[in-house]
Amino acid sequence: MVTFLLCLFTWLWYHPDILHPFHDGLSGGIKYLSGLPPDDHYLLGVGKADITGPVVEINMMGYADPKQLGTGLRQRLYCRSFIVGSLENPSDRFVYLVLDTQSGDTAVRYGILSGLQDMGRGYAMYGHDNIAVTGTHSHSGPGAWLNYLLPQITSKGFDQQSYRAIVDGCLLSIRRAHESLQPGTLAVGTTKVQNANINRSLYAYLANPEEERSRYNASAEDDGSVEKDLTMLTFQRASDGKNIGILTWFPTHGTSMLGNNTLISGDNKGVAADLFEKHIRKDSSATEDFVAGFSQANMGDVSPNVLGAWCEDGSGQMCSFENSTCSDGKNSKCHARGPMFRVPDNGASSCFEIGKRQYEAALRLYTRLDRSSARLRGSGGGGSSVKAVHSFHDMSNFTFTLRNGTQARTCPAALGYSFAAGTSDGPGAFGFRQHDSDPSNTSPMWNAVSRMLKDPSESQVACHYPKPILLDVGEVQKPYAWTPNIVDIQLFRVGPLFIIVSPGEATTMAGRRWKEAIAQQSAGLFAKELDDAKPIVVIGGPANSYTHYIATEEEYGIQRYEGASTLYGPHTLEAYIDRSVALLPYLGYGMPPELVREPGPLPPDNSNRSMSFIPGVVYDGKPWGRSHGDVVTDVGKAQYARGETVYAVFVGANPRNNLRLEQTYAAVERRRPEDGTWETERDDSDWGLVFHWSRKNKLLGTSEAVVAWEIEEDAADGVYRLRYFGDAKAVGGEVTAFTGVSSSFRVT
Ligand SMILES: *[C@@H]1O[C@H](CO)[C@@H](O)[C@H](O)[C@H]1NC(C)=O
Ligand SMILES: *[C@@H]1O[C@H](CO)[C@@H](O)[C@H](O)[C@H]1NC(C)=O
Ligand SMILES: *[C@@H]1O[C@H](CO)[C@@H](O)[C@H](O)[C@H]1NC(C)=O
Ligand SMILES: *[C@@H]1O[C@H](CO)[C@@H](O)[C@H](O)[C@H]1NC(C)=O
Ligand SMILES: *[C@@H]1O[C@H](CO)[C@@H](O)[C@H](O)[C@H]1NC(C)=O
Ligand SMILES: *[C@@H]1O[C@H](CO)[C@@H](O)[C@H](O)[C@H]1NC(C)=O
Ligand SMILES: CC(=O)N[C@H]1CO[C@H](CO)[C@@H](O)[C@@H]1O
Repeated sequence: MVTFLLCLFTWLWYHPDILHPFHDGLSGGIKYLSGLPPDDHYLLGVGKADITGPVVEINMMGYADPKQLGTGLRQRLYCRSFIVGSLENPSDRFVYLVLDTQSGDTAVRYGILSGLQDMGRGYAMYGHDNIAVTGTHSHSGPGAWLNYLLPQITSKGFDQQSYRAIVDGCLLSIRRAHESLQPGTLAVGTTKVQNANINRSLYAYLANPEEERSRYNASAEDDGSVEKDLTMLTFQRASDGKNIGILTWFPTHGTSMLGNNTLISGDNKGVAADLFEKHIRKDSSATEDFVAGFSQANMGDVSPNVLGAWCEDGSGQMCSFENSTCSDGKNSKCHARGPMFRVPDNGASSCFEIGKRQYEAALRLYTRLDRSSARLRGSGGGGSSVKAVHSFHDMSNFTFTLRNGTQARTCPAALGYSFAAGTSDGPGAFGFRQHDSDPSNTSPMWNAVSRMLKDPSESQVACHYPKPILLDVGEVQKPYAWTPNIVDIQLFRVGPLFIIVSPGEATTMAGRRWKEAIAQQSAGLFAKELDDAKPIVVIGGPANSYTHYIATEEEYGIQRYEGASTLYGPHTLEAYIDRSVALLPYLGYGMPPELVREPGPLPPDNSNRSMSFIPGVVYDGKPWGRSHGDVVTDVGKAQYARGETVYAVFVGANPRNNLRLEQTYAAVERRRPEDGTWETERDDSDWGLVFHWSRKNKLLGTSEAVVAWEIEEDAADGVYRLRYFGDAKAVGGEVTAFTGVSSSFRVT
């Protein structure tokens, strides 16, 4: 009790701003200074900030194709923050971050944690335990920010600019959420999202026991091979009852944008979040800075390309069921189709459609959800109902007891042969193989490091059986670790809601087994606290680090891509379950947050020692007699219809000179009929406004920028113009901002 009061006092000392609801009871009637807050009130905050890194010349993260370099921007990337805290013990809180990135990452997480320490005493309660850095798994963001060597190979190393954009944006996002903290309520609901995901490895899924599959096999449309459920947590502030945000979980890969797309975007989850926020922010029941987080779930074997995998070899055949191969016996021509696959835009139309399907389902649930009956309640009095726990765990040689009593062991990380084959969402683009001495290999990193890989030891081969090892990444530490052997185990809890924060991509069935284990164990452990409520368990990730896949042992036996990418051997999933169940008792209401616990071995932070072969910007030239921002090709017509695309070309400069975070490279401006002034109607956050950049002459340093607006069906009539914001680098290194403007045109 003394500790509790001390904590409360210290916390209030640092947070005088939060005191007023206790004192005056705002219009919402919050006056609980005399008594304890009700058991359904929490301390809530949301925030959002821009994390768009270099949009050109940097390898994109996800498909591991060294040739896929950014050439522009379709939609900015964000870090969205959700803070849930206890009012009784304000240091009991967690921060769930949703990043429009391929995954969470160890270096990024370290950067965020150290940045928070620098932000002052008010941020001292944020640490390893209570921060989850989750990625939406977009495959359309810039790469070169990851901690471990393997993903750096295709990106030619590590890029500080790409890394800092993510870390600094997340810090700003957390600051915004932290500064918005105030009492409020949470409600939880579930709905089904139809036609936004299918199982891309059904052959492996069918290896799971029939009696287990049949529990989820409802109908031909919902055969249980993927989870159709979207779970939503709504955030509502108590002072005026306004909604401040939602956080959802739904599994579908961020691979709607295909491997030949080179425009930066948040893929389908980025679309869903943007549509939701722009719609709800106009509503008076929500705040103007309402934040919608569309977090990823157990999507290891789940594709957004819902029309299935087809051979692009003129045969008109689907890829083989077992191996996803085509008539040539290879995977390279096998491509999954999104709903709008006929539109030749590298997946953009399908991406928008899959994003829209998630957005629409979420919006229906949001509108229908009965906020009072679906409220999350903790216990009043005996401790606090918001809990977080995290520990690092070394998977390289972990012996434990399986739930059926047999001893099992995990092994140092290794990738199997099918890893190199890729999936139907992005077949075999990998530019590297063990023992690959092909000099035409496109990655200079691979040439520098491939000698350091070794042949797996006998015990390593046995431990991973039946996986044939292609890359024995977990047994080499030179020049630094290739993949994580140390993983993050993390759980959050608020009342009956338990959040598993997974560092890998759990498959559909793996995620179910994990969630079920947490539900069963917590029902037993916390029976009194739950008071007959059933535990609600969600899984979010890939988070905190990137540990590739987590397949069930049966799926592992099939060794498709997901099994081949399950890093620590056949018992990987069971080891994750074992370690998270071991942490569960720390989520009891009575557990003091400052409890001393073995945090586990710290993983390395490679952010300052990583190699880089990525050249910087040398300088920006301009054609003779022209200035940066001059129009090269003006808009083609005086009038456009909705559905058409209008564009203009400008004398450009390298966008890496200035990331324009929280700003824009491209804009659509509309003339106000009242006074003729120009107002920004679209910016980089809008899907329909696209910014392309291309180098014209390497020696002269000249480049062009294209601003293109795909005029939406709901665009208003009016007079518009396109604008380009750039920054040019002089030979001496000085960077100067400039802008370009097109002629005006009418939309009717
Ligand atoms: C679902 O059940 C049907 C009918 O028993 C069966 O044919 C099908 O293979 C099952 N699907 C899955 C994914 O388990
Ligand atoms: C799939 O691949 C395995 C291993 O290479 C092979 O044995 C099997 O015949 C293949 N199946 C089909 C249908 O191609
Ligand atoms: C992009 O990739 C898809 C899938 O393979 C293919 O159908 C499409 O033709 C490609 N687009 C271009 C422009 O090459
Ligand atoms: C794994 O650990 C066990 C005991 O903890 C030890 O006997 C064994 O040699 C270790 N194996 C490896 C490959 O390090
Ligand atoms: C327990 O499960 C493991 C992995 O599935 C299996 O190899 C082992 O035979 C099982 N043991 C018993 C006693 O059923
Ligand atoms: C990396 O270098 C920067 C700049 O010198 C420094 O601020 C930071 O603390 C270093 N990080 C690590 C993990 O050493
Ligand atoms: C219910 C569902 O989405 N089933 C799909 C599972 O995956 C196979 C092939 O990937 C599809 O044919 C099914 O329709």
